[in-house]
Amino acid sequence: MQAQEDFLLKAFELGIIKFGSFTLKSGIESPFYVDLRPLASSPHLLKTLSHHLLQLVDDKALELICGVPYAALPMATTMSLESGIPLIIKRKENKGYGTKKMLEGVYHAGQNCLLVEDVITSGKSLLETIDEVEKETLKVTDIVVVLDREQGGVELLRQKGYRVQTLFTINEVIDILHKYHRLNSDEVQNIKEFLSAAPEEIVVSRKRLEDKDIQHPVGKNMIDIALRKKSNLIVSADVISSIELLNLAKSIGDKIVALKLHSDIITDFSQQMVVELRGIAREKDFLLFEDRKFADIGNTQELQFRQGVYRFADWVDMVTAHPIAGEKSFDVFEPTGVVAIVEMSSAGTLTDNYYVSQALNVATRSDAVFAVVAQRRVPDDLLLFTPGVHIGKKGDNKGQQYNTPQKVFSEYFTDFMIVGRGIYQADNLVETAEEYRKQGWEAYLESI
Ligand code: S5P
Repeated sequence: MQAQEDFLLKAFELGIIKFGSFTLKSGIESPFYVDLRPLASSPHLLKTLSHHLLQLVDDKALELICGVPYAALPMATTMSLESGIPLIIKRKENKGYGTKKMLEGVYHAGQNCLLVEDVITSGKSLLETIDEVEKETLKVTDIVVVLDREQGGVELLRQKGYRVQTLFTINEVIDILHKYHRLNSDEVQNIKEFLSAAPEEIVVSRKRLEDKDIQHPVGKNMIDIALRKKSNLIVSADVISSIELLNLAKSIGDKIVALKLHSDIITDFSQQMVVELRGIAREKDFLLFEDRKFADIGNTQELQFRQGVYRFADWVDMVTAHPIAGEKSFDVFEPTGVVAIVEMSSAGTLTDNYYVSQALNVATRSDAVFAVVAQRRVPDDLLLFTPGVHIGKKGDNKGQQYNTPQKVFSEYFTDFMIVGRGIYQADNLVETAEEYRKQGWEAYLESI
């Protein structure tokens, strides 16, 4: 046990576990965040870890080793070098050309493959991996895992007949860090309370729009409009002339909660157009939403927001801004509502889990922010807007990725969906906007 404790303390120094407030992929707020990838930066620790993992299994029966990408890849490689058991590599995604194989390396049907995983939570992603490996006609009987987050994953896999060995449970990790004064008693209590909550308590159900704790007047207004119109549709009016914009606003205005604009793409933008647009917005009961995606220091953003050609401060209800410059940078927009971009919809975006957590922390701390743009569940005290929604398409050829209204409302618990080309490029604007409104509202009602 001493050897395991020594290993853990050294790994902790590398930063494999962080304490604070983190939003997991599932939308759950967690008081800690585990990332074992930095272990690969210490050859010595990686060797020690691999040695401990090999001791957990009877390696005589095993013919292959496979690490689940990415954190477990270097671990599996090191275990292969130490034990002499050949390594195979599992792809994260099918490369889409060539052999279309999910596994790389030399193997034969029926061989027994040991799976190596860094962290197990619910066990769902490991089951998917097992499925993929078994589809390639290999046999999986044993799995070794570095850390068990104790959310039912180990039990699930054991029920299905797999032998699962774990090096640490999260409670053991917390106890060891406490014993060596890396965590104080309050922190330990907080984390243990989180861990002991039954999974059903952690899986918060979606709140109705009217039950959400939104303080910002613009957010409250949006919710009122949504309930009046039975709509959670924001249309993205990415058209390039004022005539197209005004026509779009007139024809679909009564189906939407807000019209999202990119003012800088309108060739003949003018304050006269703004006056007309505001008239339509008032008559048709929707808000004006400028998607400027500010991303600068507060002073520059203030100038961009209040001065120049657009003078957004005079006429928009809300704007998008990146949290990249920190929470103070949002203050300059008040009383206009701020929608923080914490995650993007496009392929290859830099907004990974760590970025999203940090961005959500910045957004939550600012009184100006009442909503965020993301592709996942977020804490209840923010409204969630999700773009990248299309009924008929999976994406464009410029990186955009689409989901259906059903998916964003049932899986992400989105409050408002943003639809651009799906609507403004349709032959029949009014019918199509009505179809999106209806599908969106029904998907929302079904999700509560
Ligand atoms: O991550 C994002 C954030 C935004 S605001 N992905 C997005 O697509 N958007 C915006 O939503 C984008 O700038 C565009 O105006 C709209 C999506 O348009 P569509 O035509 O792809 O539906």
